[in-house]
Amino acid sequence: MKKIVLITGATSGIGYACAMKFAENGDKLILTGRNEQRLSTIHQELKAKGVEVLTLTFDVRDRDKAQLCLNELPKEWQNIDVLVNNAGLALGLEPEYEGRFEDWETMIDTNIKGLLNMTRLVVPGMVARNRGHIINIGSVAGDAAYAGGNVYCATKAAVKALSDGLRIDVANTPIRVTNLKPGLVETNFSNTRFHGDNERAANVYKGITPLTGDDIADVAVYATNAPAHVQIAEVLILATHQASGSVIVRN
Ligand code: NDP
Ligand code: 8X3
Repeated sequence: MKKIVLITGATSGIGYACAMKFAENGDKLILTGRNEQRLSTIHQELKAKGVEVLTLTFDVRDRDKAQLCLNELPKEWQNIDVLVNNAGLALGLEPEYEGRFEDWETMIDTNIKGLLNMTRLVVPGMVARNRGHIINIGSVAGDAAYAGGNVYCATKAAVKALSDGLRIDVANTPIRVTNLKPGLVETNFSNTRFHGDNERAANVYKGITPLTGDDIADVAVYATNAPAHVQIAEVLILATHQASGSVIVRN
């Protein structure tokens, strides 16, 4: 049966790759993001392939707008089966005692509170229907801090705690919760982290074959296609020459 999959931050990187992979899987897509023009381009791209797709423009930090958009969903789009909490970012790599307050607030508001907003808005419907799957995009950064990772790592540790907490809260239902924890994935992630310093961003992936968004999307689709009694609770996905958040062997 076709599932309705809602993906946040679908305009780039892992979120966009998830959109393409769930589309190939035959699912219906609700794609959300902040960049209306980019959403419209992706909408056209998928429509041309015969995919049923709906786009919603909102910032996950804006709970009221998110709620409004979800409340206005046409009836046939309301029964969301899969929520992919992907929207997120890192800003800066300074020592904790030198970090920028605004960067910290943006990361905490997006990666933690934004994910919570979406969970709070979408999961009650899943509970009422006794059906659903939440995929949170955590990170290897949530397993252990690395130099300069401080606040970003803390937000991804929070994603692990929130995934574990939600899994406990829905354990009496068929709803499944998956925390996907990628390592180095080459996307816009580092360009954003370094505030548009693209040369510095490119260096993050030098001397190693990084993961791609598709590598992560494959696992997301696998988790949702697993038999109903199988809950892929957590997956750490690393590039082959990456052993942890801080051990990366470059050639
Ligand atoms: P990208 O920068 O390519 O994509 C991030 C996406 O999140 C964009 O669509 C961006 O939209 C969106 N986004 C950011 N802030 C908001 C917001 N406030 N509201 C709505 N959308 C928002 O990076 P990735 O694809 O790599 O990142 C996706 C997720 O994967 C993040 O949660 C990240 O932490 C996580 N991750 C990434 C890894 C990596 O190495 N790349 C590894 C582990 C985890 P916009 O274009 O409008 O900013
Ligand atoms: C993104 C991966 O290792 O750059 O979460 O933090 S890392």
